[in-house]
Amino acid sequence: MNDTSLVKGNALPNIPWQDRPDDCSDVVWRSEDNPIIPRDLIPRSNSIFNSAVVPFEGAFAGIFRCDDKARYMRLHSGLSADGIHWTIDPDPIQFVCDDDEIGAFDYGYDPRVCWIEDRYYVTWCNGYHGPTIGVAYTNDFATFHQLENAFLPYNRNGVLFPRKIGGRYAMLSRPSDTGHTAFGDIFYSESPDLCFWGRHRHVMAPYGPGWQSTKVGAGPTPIETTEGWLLIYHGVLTSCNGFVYSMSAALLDLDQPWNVIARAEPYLLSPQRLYECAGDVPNVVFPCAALCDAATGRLAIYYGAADTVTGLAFAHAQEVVDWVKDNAIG
Ligand code: BMA
Repeated sequence: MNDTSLVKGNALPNIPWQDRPDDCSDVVWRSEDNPIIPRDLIPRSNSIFNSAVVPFEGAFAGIFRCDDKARYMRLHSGLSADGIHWTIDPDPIQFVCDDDEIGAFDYGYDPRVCWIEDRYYVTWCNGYHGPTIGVAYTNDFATFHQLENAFLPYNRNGVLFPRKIGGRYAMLSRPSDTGHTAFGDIFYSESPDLCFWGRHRHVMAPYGPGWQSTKVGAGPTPIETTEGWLLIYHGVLTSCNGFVYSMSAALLDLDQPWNVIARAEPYLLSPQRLYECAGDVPNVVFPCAALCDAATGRLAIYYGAADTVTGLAFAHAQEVVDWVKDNAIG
């Protein structure tokens, strides 16, 4: 398969990859090595999940959600030669911040990482009188410079676009509440400087009675394609046993990403394997990153499983785009 004309971006021939098993007809399939990151990879971790991975210096770097044995939510950096076997710093990231008010770390979780122009930006759910969107940058995954929080509390799932749109930085987010938020739509916001955010636009609401009926939130950094921004996102169903987190995809307009071109009605991946169904929070698949080889369209999607471990899944970008259009709502 060759998707050269579909995905805009760099060739990344070394991303982790396994061909679709012969007995599988799904558009997204799991790594045979799942979960690739166990809950106890570092001595202090209770769980390692909902984490973000990017290409870095010919290999890979990541920011990991490591809840510790006091069950405090922390962010750790890590490096990997192959994207599968990780060395995670046993100590949490200590952000460098000019403003003590913003830099006083309370908690951080569900990081995303996005290369824009000349550096890696990290966004995460940052505790500041409630959850909001923290923003930092790094060049080396050793020193992290924290900027202003993007929004007022309460907000989660802040996901940057990998380039300016209409001359401004762009972010998706999901306004929320102090707790586990039984609602949630995805919004789009713009910024001239990654400090002041505005021109907020509604992107999408929960839909239907099924897997995305309670809330939706952006997942990995959107992938630029000739068909629009490919957005992988999570959706939540409220079952009689609590929330169920699944993932699917949508296509957003390249110039006005708040306009949804197509959005899939079914899920692409839902919690079905034991490590997705059993853990600290059962029945959760939660994508936070996708590596994409633009030359072939191969995707490696990193997702948290049951708020406990980290899984890896694969897809071809062209198949996902075609599937979203063929299975679109409406
Ligand atoms: C959300 C976030 C995620 C978590 C999910 C399922 O509200 O807290 O970190 O994976 O709930 O518990």
